[in-house]
Amino acid sequence: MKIVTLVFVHDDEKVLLGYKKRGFGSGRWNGFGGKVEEGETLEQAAMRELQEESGLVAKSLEYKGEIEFTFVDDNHLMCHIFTTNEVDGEPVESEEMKPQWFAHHEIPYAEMWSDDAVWLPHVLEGKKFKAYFAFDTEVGNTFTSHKIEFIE
Ligand code: 6OG
Repeated sequence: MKIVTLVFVHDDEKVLLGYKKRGFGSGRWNGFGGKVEEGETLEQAAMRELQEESGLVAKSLEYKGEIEFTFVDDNHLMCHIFTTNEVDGEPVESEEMKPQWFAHHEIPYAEMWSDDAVWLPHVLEGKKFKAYFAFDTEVGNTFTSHKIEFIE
């Protein structure tokens, strides 16, 4: 199982998303993140990926929850979600991601992984959660089953 991170920089009005230009999930908007390397904590990996993909340095991170993704080819991802509203720098485009701010009511869910619409609105309101989503990407872009539990 691959361990990955996903970071959303946001305040009460807007959220920073990145358009993924290459690799897994390309052609979609998402938070910033990627694989946790050996010897890194989840927070270190989340900060490194945020900086590599958006140019921003997080001064703090809040843990929001975890999602287990399964795919029909037996691929497994454990994804740890963080948010922050304290960053240094300005977003810059990288080889992998094109960053853009969106108002909360203009988040392009139709151009994101379909699970995001289920949990991201709650995370932006401060909730913590645990979830499971199964994808059959051969069949389409929509998850085939899921479970979600909000904490607190
Ligand atoms: P790299 O392979 O580029 O990391 N990711 C997903 N994010 C959402 N919202 N939904 C999914 O549904 C996802 N599958 C993967 C985790 C991949 C990045 O993409 C995220 C990582 O941040 C299936 O290193």
